[in-house]
Amino acid sequence: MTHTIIFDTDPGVDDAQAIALIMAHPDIEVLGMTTTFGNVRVETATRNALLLTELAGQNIPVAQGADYPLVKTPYPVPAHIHGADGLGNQTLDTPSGQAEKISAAQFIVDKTREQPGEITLMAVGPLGNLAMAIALDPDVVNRVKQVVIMGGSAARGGNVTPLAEANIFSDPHAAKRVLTADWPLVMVGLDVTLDTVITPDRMARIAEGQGALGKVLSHSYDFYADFYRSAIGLDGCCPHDSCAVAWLVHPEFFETVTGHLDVVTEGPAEGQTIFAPAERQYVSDRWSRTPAVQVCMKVDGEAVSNWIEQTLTSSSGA
Ligand SMILES: [Ca+2]
Repeated sequence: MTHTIIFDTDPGVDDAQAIALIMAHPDIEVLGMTTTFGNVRVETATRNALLLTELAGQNIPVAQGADYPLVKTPYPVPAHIHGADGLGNQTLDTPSGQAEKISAAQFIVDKTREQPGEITLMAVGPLGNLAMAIALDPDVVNRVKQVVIMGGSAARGGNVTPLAEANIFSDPHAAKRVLTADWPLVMVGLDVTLDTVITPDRMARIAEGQGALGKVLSHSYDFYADFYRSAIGLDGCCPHDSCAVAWLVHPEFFETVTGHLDVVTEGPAEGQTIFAPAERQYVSDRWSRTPAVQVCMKVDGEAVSNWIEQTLTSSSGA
């Protein structure tokens, strides 16, 4: 089965690996990438998206999107995690391609009009572009096949605050609109991404298998790995965004639970995702008024890591 996707991204070290995966996998057709601020400013995200496609010898449209959160004042970009350039501070060529003339949100609206019911939106950054697509054309929720989000945390706490995951914290108002919209959504969050690790020896084999793109992935991985080592003592990196791609192709690697999501937009819990499993009864229906979604709660992390390596080391994908 071919999965036709639009990939919404803020590359970003783990985004770069996920982009390599979607370009390499024979069952994924990438209609385009849409960019957002997040790990970097949006202009840098766009430059990186264009450059990564060119390094892979592919020509994928890139449409630039959100440069600020909908409401909140943004925090500085996390240059200590992803590098000031989003790819671990390396010398990068200027891409020859240019971004599309239309915005990310317009790109999503237009493509889903051309191919209603066929496109999966995969979003692995802050969710402003998806929120703006809904604002531009509320009927977009009826035209997507599904929405796969890397972000949030149901029961694992946060990574940028005690309660919030980075993508949701970056734009909680956008996240609330997207995670509570009436479309078929799957959340791939910290509950599973923190149980998946790409070790340095695996990364070395991936770099070998990816030519010019492999060199950029490998350099950025080394920078990211230094952060993981000093921050949490892990010898390896969690491939957050690649886990969302793994879910698309191999949902059997994951255990999902159906339920209802909401997002805290203000106060000390800002950016927290609240998940109410459908089978639980609470004191009122307050927590189950949003549309039902799927949330990944468990993963076979070794199977995901194997699949990532296999896809990025076999010449025809896996
Ligand atoms: Ca990302």
